[in-house]
Amino acid sequence: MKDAAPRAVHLSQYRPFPYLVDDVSLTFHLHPTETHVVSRIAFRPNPEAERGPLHLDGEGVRLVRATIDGAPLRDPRIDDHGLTVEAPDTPFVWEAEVVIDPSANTALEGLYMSNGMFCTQCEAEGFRKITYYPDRPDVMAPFDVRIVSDLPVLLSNGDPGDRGIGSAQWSDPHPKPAYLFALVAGDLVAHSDRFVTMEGRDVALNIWVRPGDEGRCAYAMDALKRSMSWDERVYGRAYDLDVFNIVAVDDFNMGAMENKGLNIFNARYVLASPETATDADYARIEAIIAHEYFHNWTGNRITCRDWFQLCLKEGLTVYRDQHFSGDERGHAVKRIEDVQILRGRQFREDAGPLAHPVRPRSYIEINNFYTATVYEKGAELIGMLRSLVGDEAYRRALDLYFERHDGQACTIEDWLRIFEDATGRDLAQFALWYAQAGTPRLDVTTRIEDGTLILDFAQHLPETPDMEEKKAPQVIPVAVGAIGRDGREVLPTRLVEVTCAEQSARFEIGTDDAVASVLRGFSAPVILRQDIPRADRALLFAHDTDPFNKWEAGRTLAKDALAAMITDGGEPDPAYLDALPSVVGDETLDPAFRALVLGLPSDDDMAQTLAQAHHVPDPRSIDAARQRMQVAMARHLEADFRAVIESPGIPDGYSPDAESAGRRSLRNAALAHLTLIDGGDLARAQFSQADNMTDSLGALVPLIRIGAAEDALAAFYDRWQNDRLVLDKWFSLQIGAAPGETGAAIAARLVEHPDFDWKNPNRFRSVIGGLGMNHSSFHAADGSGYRLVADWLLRLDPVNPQTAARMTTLFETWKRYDVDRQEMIRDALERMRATGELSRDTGEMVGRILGR
Ligand code: B3K
Ligand code: ZN
Repeated sequence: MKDAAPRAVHLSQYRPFPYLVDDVSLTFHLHPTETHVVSRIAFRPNPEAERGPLHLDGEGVRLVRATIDGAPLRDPRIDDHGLTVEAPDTPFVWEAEVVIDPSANTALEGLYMSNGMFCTQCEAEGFRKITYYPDRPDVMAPFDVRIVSDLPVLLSNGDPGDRGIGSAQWSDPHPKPAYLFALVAGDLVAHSDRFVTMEGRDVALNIWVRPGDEGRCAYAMDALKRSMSWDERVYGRAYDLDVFNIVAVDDFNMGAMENKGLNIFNARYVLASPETATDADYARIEAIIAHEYFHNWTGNRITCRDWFQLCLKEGLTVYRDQHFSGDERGHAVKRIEDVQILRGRQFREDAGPLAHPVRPRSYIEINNFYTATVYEKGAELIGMLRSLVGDEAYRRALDLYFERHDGQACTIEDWLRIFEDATGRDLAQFALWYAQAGTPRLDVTTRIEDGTLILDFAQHLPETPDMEEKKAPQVIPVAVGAIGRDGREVLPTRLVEVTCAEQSARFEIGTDDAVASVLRGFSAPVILRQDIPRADRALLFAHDTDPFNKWEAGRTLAKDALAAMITDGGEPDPAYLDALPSVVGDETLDPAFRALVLGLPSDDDMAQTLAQAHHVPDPRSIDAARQRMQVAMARHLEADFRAVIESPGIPDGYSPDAESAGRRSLRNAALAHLTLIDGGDLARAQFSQADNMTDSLGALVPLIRIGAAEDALAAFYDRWQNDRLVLDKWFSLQIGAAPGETGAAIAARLVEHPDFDWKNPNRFRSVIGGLGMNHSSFHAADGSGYRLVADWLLRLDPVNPQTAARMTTLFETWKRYDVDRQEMIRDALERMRATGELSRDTGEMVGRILGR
């Protein structure tokens, strides 16, 4: 595992591979401990590259034989990373046989086993653990695969060929990089359906699961078909094979993987039934099914030249899945949820030692760069580009992208050039968004003179560890409107392009009696700093016609009120409490929106907000202030909450549609508040009557928060102890929702539980990640939270470096806190580093968090 001197890879060092691959044939003789992989690869010199030796990546594979054009290799050099040999400067055929041990592969990268089933995960660099190959995304080839095994279901990419007894043949005509290779073999059953594309192709759809789970696939299948028709309708892109397979696996390092024609999913993002999955689970399943499906065009047919270009496929595909979910469920609520995720993860990342540009310039382990910045900020860049060029030009540019680059491995320069060519616009300044890390601060002051609204903007980019000497101004699209004091909109949304460090904009609004609504729809991923009177915010909260800014006004009032309570220990701001009923009780508003209004910022969000304002956040005071605020809200809105609970307007029988889900979330938000003042009676009643997981957890979580969930947790365990996915919830919630600092002790107890199968990434994340989600417990003043997390990361790292490295991000905010906490976190990280045994993945993360 340990790598003596892991070397950084730099964007500037990119060189094309000296050979092209015309064809790949692979034969797998599957065996849990000794799988033989026979490969035949047709190479020819790449006319666009410098001549060089043939270097094939290979890690942990035992070479049995290898030939070039049938002759043994001459002086091959083999090390831990691969094989290098001189090769002809004419077309040639490489043939090799290697042996690998899937049962020993606990890192879950390459070919591994999960509950008796063989499966693969090759992105980013897992294919090299399967056989020797140029494992880089710019080498694309058609693959033929033969699988030899007695297992009943044998799958790979593309369309199926001959199926004999004990073997199966698959052929994928679309050239692809090795990271999109996939193979699955096991005792699986399919939930099947069909989809006829707009081009008339009749596609067989299958979701493969373990026997017993086939009754939980209907929603994922429905989401898949809706995704397929959405991509036809909105982007004009149809599916391009006769079969589309999805497989659910229990052991998976992330959410899902877009392998061509054979998507592999973490089971938790496929399987759903009303009894076992929450509304939020349904929404995530829909989004991830869509995301992986959309990769078929944005990622697979057009892929990345090198891993620095990761946002080319990820940012665009996240943007597409967000747009899809918005179309399916309503854009207002979706946008608010997406911005909460952006701020909670990406702004957090951007504010700490792990900040990096959307297109990083160097990495040690690429798996560490599948980040919120690449994904979520990457998606924001697409959204900004679209608002700058307009919807029609966006669609034209995308058509040009697919026309020009289909079948290629591309760069961000290629991407921006299609927009330049389609619109004639110069995007040199826009390109800075890809190169400069950090969340821009946008200061704005507004005034109205003689019926003219004047906005003065100033932008500022903070220093980040990758680049201190910041930084040229970026182009920031700022959507602006205005609301009159009578509550009517006096300026419908207009777009200001802020391109200079300081800049003004003016709009005739015909009145002096209005309030500006700035950064509508969160039109750019910036921190807006605007000092406006509370009464103006309350006006926007009550009347803004832009749903995002309406919510944002309430949010800012809540944050200001909480910040005052945290720093001065005072009482909740009555102005905030008084502003709530008219919005929360407004039946013309979407219930899901009203529920979002009721959700206070998380403790971590408050800590981030305080740190931005140069305060040292105290986790205990934050937790206490939020509690007091929630109790005050419960008292203030008790009648409204009771009314919501008594007539929530939810039809009988569970349906996961957005409308019903919104009503349930409003009712459960009301219940969560009332539980704080009624001792839990209503919640206990709902828990015992609930016929779906949303309502069951809607009652259980507030009971956990008031420390009155013992019986409910026991009943929940009895009922669900044999259901892995539901048991994950049982673990994560009792730690994540534990009051005060108690979560660390609960986690310490639960790691001893016989069901804590720590090698399963979902279970590990439920427990250790559950503690990380509980701000006051993770940051418990005695350091117990930090120690427990560090102990378990040290234990997991040699087994599964990718998941361990990912979870080190729990520590990325350490510089926000007081010196005692900083010291305890530094000790925890130094202790990890001092073992000298950290994987390349975790070693890089710990080094970056500590600042090397
Ligand atoms: N492309 C994969 C993520 C791979 C992560 C590798 N560590 C899933 C996705 O973004 O769709
Ligand atoms: Zn993706």
